[in-house]
Amino acid sequence: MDYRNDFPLLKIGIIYFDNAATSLKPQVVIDAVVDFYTNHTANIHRGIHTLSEEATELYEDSKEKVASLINSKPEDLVYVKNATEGLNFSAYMINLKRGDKVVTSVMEHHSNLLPWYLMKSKGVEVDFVGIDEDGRLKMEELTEKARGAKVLAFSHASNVLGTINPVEKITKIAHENGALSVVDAAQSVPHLKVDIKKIDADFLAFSGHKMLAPSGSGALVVKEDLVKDCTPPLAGGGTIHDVTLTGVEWAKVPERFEGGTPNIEGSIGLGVAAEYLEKIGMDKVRVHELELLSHFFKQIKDLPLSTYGPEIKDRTGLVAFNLGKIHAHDVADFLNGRRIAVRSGKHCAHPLHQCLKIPASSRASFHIYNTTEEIDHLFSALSEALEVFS
Ligand code: ALA
Repeated sequence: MDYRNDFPLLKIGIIYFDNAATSLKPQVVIDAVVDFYTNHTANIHRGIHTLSEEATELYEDSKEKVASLINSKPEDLVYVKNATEGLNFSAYMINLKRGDKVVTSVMEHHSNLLPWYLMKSKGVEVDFVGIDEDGRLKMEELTEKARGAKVLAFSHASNVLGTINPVEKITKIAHENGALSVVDAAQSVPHLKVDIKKIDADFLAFSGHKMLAPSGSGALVVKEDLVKDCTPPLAGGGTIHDVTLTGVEWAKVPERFEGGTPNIEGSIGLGVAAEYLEKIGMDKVRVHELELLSHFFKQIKDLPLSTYGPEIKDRTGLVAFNLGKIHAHDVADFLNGRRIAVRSGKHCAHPLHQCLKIPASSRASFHIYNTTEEIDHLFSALSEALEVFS
């Protein structure tokens, strides 16, 4: 699988293993953004002049492409700036009341914890499902806690453990209990074949910037019948059908939830990125990442490397690790000196790190342009770090 020439930043000679934070962008995505600015700049849904019509068409066309990647309908896609915004919107739209219970897990990224914490001020209870020693959700506990819940909010894939959660099953459990299912798909849509129809989640959010698209693009997939009576979390231009001095008639979904001028160029780039990934095939992306994971775990050998999360087949292409007793930031800094980019810290998953009883971890996260040779370089650099720090 050689897509390296499509990614201009690789030409500076770095090993980029920070894809779970944000991915690199292929030239086609960069070109699409430049083309919008150069040839089509205008606002969308607001003008009848030619440029505005072109911009609107490009924006709407991007929804077709994104919908096709995830087997959704373009009209179910609310464009948001990232998964965080999508998850916050979901928490708002669900209109939770005093006494309602939200069940989530200890492995969540803060973006799928804090929107629910905010609801505590309304008297909403937030409960957590734990993980087993392999970093998998405790499904019996989840089933138990789902009783009487109003929302089950889980990540599809953990940004630290890599664990792929059974979101189809979780949604089924939610629905059997009369609850809604909210899925944080920020770490799955860029790496796995995600089929919205199969998962059947009520709300599912993901970011563009982790899936080869521009920052500030992303989508919240909603079920129209659930949200057609919701007021917009962000009201403004574009969200209304009509306004008088005494009232408002909201626009239909999804426009109702896309207040203000959206990230037009980012969204166009998101469509191009979705098309690029679909052309490659998400199954191939997955196979490539499994190969990289398998190579990574074979290289550990005698290195005192602690890793977290389940066996390869149940994880996405990332590995959080600690090298001996060296602090994760020192490891990342040392690797940076060898032109290898990894993330270190708690990865916006503080409760998970508390649960794992570690202060921090370094994380190598892969995408289609990474190679087994790059992993070999990582391991040589880790051996060197071990010598330098001991
Ligand atoms: N959520 C992103 C990460 O895990 C930023 O690094």
